[in-house]
Amino acid sequence: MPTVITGKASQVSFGPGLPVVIIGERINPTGRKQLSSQLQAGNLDILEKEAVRQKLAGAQILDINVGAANVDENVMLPRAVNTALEATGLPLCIDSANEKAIASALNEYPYKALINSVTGEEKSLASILPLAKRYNAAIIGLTVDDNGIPSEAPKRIEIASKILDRAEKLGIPREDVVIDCLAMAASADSTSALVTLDVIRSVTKDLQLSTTVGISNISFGMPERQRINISFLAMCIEAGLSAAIVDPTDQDLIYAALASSFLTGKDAYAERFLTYYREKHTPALL
Ligand code: THG
Repeated sequence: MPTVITGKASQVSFGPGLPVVIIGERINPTGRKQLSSQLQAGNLDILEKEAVRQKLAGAQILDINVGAANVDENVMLPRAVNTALEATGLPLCIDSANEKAIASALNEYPYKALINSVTGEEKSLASILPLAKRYNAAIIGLTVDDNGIPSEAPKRIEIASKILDRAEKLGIPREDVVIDCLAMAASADSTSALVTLDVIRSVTKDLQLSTTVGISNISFGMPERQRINISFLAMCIEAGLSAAIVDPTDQDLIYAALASSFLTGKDAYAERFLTYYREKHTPALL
């Protein structure tokens, strides 16, 4: 069964065997001064513009993160969710380290959300999984536990199984569990990308779960980051990645996602690829 999440106007399905879906990452104040200062002032103008811009660029899901100094996430996360939902109708991925803020946002979201995220740590499992159950949300499970991020694949896969097991014990169906296989800076560890690819393959094939990766983490500390991100995205898609967290405003990256889904036999008759191509090459009617 695929993972299905829903917004005000659209629904998205993803999982093993389906084409990769794009989760837009730009609603996140990390490294973005203007967005941070607007959020501190309670202003959602840039956020709304970024939501629309990412949708037009090809994002199918929007990640919503308003975590910054002097921002009350309990107030701003639900407001941001409402704004993005009204502006785009897209399904949302609610991204916060603050469980109360996640609950407040879910309370304002009358569709099926994706929670970002739970970890394999006991405290996280105990607080976040019940929220997913209560609000009938899907959940991203990070392959991290009390000992940090394992540098080897088998340990990450073990954490993925543990998160699945705990979710199922609460009555959360397996298709609502999306495993973040985690990308770490390749500049710091030359095995980093290969480990992520191993985890994607195993979680997809052996556990039959949906997967996600924050692609841009791979290129920290390097020049030409977007070019590295595109290469890594193509590899992740070959390994079976279900959902990519990326900056969708890079058209080359969207084309890489479409081309890789097509080349791996997940886009029959190149329908998606050609639909995107035609949209880009059709002059606006007005
Ligand atoms: N897994 C999951 N969730 C995640 C991540 C992940 N959420 C956050 C992050 N990783 C993915 N989102 C971002 C958001 C912004 C940036 C990178 C990843 C980023 N920002 C630029 C900077 O910091 O310099 C600024 C961008 C701009 O101004 O255009 O790079 O791995 N589950």
